[in-house]
Amino acid sequence: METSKGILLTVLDVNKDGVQEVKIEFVTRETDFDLGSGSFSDTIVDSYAVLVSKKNGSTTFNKASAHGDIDQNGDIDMEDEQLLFDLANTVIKFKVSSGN
Ligand SMILES: [Ca+2]
Ligand SMILES: [Ca+2]
Repeated sequence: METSKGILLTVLDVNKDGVQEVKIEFVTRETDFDLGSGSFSDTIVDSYAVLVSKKNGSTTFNKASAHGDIDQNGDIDMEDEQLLFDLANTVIKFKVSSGN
């Protein structure tokens, strides 16, 4: 059993207004690979999510539903929020099929 932390990014239109938002989920997962049986399990055991959106007609992301000390420098400030915006502004450029 191995525990790891990661970030899951989902582009979606939460409020169906035609403008996409980005959900950023900070997850803790446990993976287990059994060489004998070949079985593999991957379970998210803990997570919290932040929704990043564009407000006031902005072309870039400028609003986060919540944020903590993302860079873990001991304070919660605009730089932490900016990291979330930068992540959202990057992932929105990826062209991934949503499958619907
Ligand atoms: Ca929207
Ligand atoms: Ca900080």
